[in-house]
Formats: sequence, structure tokens, C-alpha cells
Amino acid sequence: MSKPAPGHKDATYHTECTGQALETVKAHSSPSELTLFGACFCPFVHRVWIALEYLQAPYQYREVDPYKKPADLLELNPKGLVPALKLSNGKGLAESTVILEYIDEKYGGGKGGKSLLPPLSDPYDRAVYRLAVDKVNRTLIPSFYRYLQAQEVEAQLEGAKEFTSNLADFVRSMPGSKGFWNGQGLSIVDCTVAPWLYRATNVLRHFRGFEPKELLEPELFERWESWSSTVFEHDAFKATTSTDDLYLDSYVRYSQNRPMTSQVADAINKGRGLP
Ligand SMILES: N[C@@H](CCC(=O)N[C@@H](CS)C(=O)NCC(=O)O)C(=O)O
Repeated sequence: MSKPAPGHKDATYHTECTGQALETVKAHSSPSELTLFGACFCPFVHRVWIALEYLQAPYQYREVDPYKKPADLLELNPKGLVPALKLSNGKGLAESTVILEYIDEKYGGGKGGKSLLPPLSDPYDRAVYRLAVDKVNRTLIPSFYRYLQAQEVEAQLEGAKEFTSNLADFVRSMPGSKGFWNGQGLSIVDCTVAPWLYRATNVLRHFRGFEPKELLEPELFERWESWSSTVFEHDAFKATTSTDDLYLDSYVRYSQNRPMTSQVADAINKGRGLP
């Protein structure tokens, strides 16, 4: 039988990266100071992976299937979720936003002075970045899943409205007038949100017909285009991104809101926050 078309209802989630992400996996296949336990389709992993590449941290990439929960993943993160980061002393770290801050504190400000957060000498500015991260985690990202998991037409229209309104809020609140969120360089806020906004351009477009040009006011659309072309064309983003077919196939289950899809899908269906 021939392979189903990308995003076909019978397609299943992938278990290996494709495209440039696969090249990066190959280049990071030897034991290193850090081991990133990841899954090729996972946006939470994508966040951390972008940061590891950007800060040129020493890491090995280890692909795991988080739905099968191998024993070494459970040892690092008893919830069995990816990303999980194994440190050189064998200890594990979980939660993508915590890992992002850890990587930045440990490897940021190093080579080329790159950092995902303002310097420690600016605690207020750092708090502003964290507030932006917290806001997208509580609003924009859950609304991505509600939109994608909605089955009835009315619920999908409501999903489009909610997601667009959160996207508009995010774009409007960018401190920079063009390019990255802060108008200067890649930050923790870009890393936090980019994996879902990228999936909005392929997954939401494919399954829900999401078209930012039709939904955002012209001024906001211009800022969105400037942000998305800057971030999606950034080397660290491209190096950690697979080809579109991988995302379309891996999100079929969400688009059909199949039972047992994932802890994220369950939490959304139960009206809870992200796991
Ligand atoms: N709050 C976690 C969420 C991680 C998460 O939900 N990862 C998904 C893959 S995208 C997972 O491991 N799912 C396994 C499951 O649902 O059992 C984080 O930010 O790291």
C-alpha cells in the first residue's frame, strides 16, 4: 500500500525527525554534557532544542516515544513527558520553561555573549520576559489546542476567534517594532511561542484553514510577518525543524480529537491548563 498523503486521516505520528532537524540529530548523536530526551513532533521539545542550538550548548539528542514512556525517560521525569534533560551528574530536569531558564543560566552569556533573557543586573526586565512567557503558556498555547481539537463547525469558528484574538494580543504586545519579539535578538519569549506559531502556519492552516492574513488587522499582520519571517528563518529554528509532512501527520490525532491522544489533549478536553 502507498504511504498516505501528509495529514491524511490514517497518518500516524512520526518517531524520527526529517529535513534539517534530522541533520542536527545526526550531528548530535554522541554522548555529551547534556542529553535532550525529545520527540520529533513535540513543540515543548522544540522550544528547548532551539535554545540549545542558539547558545551552542553541548548536548546529545535522544529520540524517545513519550507515549510509550521508556524506563530511562521515567527516571528523569516521573510524568513521562518530553522534553527531559539529563545533566552530566545523571540528574534530570523537566518542564520546558524551567529547562529554558536553566540552559540560559548555564550557557547563556557565553560564546558571542548570546542570552535568552536580559542580564541578571536587570531583574525587572527579566521579570517582564517571564511574564510574557507565562501569558502565552496560559492563553495562546491552550487556545491553539482548543482550536485544533474542536470538532463541530461552531466550536471551530469559536476556536479560530479565540486563537486569533490571543495571537493579536501577543503581536500587539511585542516591545520591538520589527523582527524578534524584543526587536533585537532571539529571546526566551520567541523560543517559547515559535513552535506553536510555526505549527499554526502548517498544522492549523491544513486542518482548520487558518490564514493570519484574513484574520489579523493589516498593521498586526505586518508585525506578524516581520516576526515570523525573522524567527522561522533563524538558523537555530531551521536546524531544529522537520519538514511539514511530519507535523501534518503527527497532528491528525489532535485534529480528530481522538481519545487517548495525549496528556495535553486530555487537559484541554477537561478544561484544565497544560500538563
Ligand atoms: N509542561 C510540559 C509539557 C510537555 C508535554 O506535554 N510533552 C508531550 C509531547 S509534545 C508529552 O510528553 N506527552 C506524553 C503524554 O501525553 O503522555 C513541558 O512544558 O515540558
